[in-house]
Amino acid sequence: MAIALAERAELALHVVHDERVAAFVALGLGLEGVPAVLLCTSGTAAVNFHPAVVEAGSSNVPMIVATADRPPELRGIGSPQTIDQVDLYGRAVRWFHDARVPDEADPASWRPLAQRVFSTADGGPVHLNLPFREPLLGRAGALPDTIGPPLPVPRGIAVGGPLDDYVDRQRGVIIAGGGHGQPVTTIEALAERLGWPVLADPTSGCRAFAQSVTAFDPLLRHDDFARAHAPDLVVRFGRAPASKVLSQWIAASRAPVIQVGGPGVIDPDRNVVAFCSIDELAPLSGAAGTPWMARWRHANAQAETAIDAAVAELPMSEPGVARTVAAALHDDIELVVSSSMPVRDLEWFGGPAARAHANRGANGIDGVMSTALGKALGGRPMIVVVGDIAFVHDSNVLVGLRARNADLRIVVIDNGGGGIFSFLPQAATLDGDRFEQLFGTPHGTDVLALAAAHGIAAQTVDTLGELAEAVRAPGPSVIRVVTSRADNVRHHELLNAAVAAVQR
Ligand SMILES: Cc1ncc(C[n+]2csc(CCOP(=O)(O)OP(=O)(O)O)c2C)c(N)n1
Ligand SMILES: [Mg+2]
Repeated sequence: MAIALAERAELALHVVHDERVAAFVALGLGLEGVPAVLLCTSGTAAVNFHPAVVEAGSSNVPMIVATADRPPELRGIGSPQTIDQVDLYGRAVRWFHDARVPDEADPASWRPLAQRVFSTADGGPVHLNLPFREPLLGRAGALPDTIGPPLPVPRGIAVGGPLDDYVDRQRGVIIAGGGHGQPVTTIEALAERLGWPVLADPTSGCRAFAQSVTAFDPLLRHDDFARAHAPDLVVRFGRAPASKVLSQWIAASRAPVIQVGGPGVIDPDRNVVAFCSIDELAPLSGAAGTPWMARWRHANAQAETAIDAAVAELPMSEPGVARTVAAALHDDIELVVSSSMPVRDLEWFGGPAARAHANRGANGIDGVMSTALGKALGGRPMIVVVGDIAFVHDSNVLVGLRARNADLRIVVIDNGGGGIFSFLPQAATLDGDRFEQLFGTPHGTDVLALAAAHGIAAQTVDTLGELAEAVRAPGPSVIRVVTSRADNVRHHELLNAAVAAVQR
């Protein structure tokens, strides 16, 4: 299989040592909408694909997983490197198929199988298990004639109750998160027609509209603001943003939520009253002629100005990193952020320029740089912002990175452990040592030395100005920012207070 794939001139080939990294690279490649074929040997190699397969399954990212296997007669009898690969990824895949050992006498079955695999992989990962008999070396022969375009696979669309009860609501808000699958101009046009704000996270691509509200999290942390702006209807595109303050504000308002399009059912607070298509929103009348939108716009502008000023007062801060990196994005540069604080800081403090991919199907901190590498292999410069634990977790992405044709600029926020946990009640409740052992989990790895071991240029930047300059230079590079978890909590409080102070 490896030789056959390598000989196809129309396929780009990337060889990756660590299968877990490889699978996230395939995820990153698949984000553009065309599945990558992920090939590995039998055994635990296939198991290492699992985290990325789960993320692809949760995010509907196309992926074709092809695992080599032993033939049926060698399974279950202790043959070397042989494990049970049947249904290995459970329900994370759209389809599993245990192919027969290839048989030169039956080439007519190959194209239909490939067609079904390709068509099904359009909506998520497909697992094709490929048993081979010895000799395990072959020659790639000619393929059977093509049989036409892939078949369209019908997608389930859940349609809820009628929207008649909601057509006259005025205090509406649009929430835009990742994976909505709509042209952003459609969402912008809807917002304009209804006169409603778009509370958009960076993964939605909807931050730069005139009606976008980008500082929704710090704004909604201010009780007076939150109360005065409670919605009576919520229309959501894509996944819910990371902000818990936002989801709690919606839940507390008891406003019904209408989910437009996919990906799948997103209803963790059980307040979705209808799943519908954008066309079904046509009867909504909106807030034309009321001051609703103007109030939101004014509040957001004031908040963004206050964040700018407050960030500038601090020599270095994690929200400042998010804002600086967002400001460095121009047309060709893309951004990937890891779960934990990087995705949140970009959402809360990244401002209108923030746009990014984040693996939010399963919210893992694993494989973040590998996903970014997959995207970078498409040829565009890529910045990836990761926490230090996410960095050490996925550091095998650095293996062979220098030799790849990929402009990957890795920004590591090194706060010596899991900074997010300092915001949780555990931090105040547990004894300091116990908290560090179980939640802070400092690892002591020297980030720069780890990069150097792989021949990757690495530096620590001390100011946001230096960071801005460093992320503009082509990669591969590792750019380390040193922060402290305790300071980070203080910085967030300070920024939130600065936003509240201008909302009077
Ligand atoms: C694969 C995986 N393991 C564990 C977690 C739980 N988790 C969420 S945030 C976090 C800490 C991440 O630390 P770091 O990457 O340094 O980011 P920071 O919290 O400092 O921003 C962990 C372990 C997860 N989401 N995914
Ligand atoms: Mg950290």
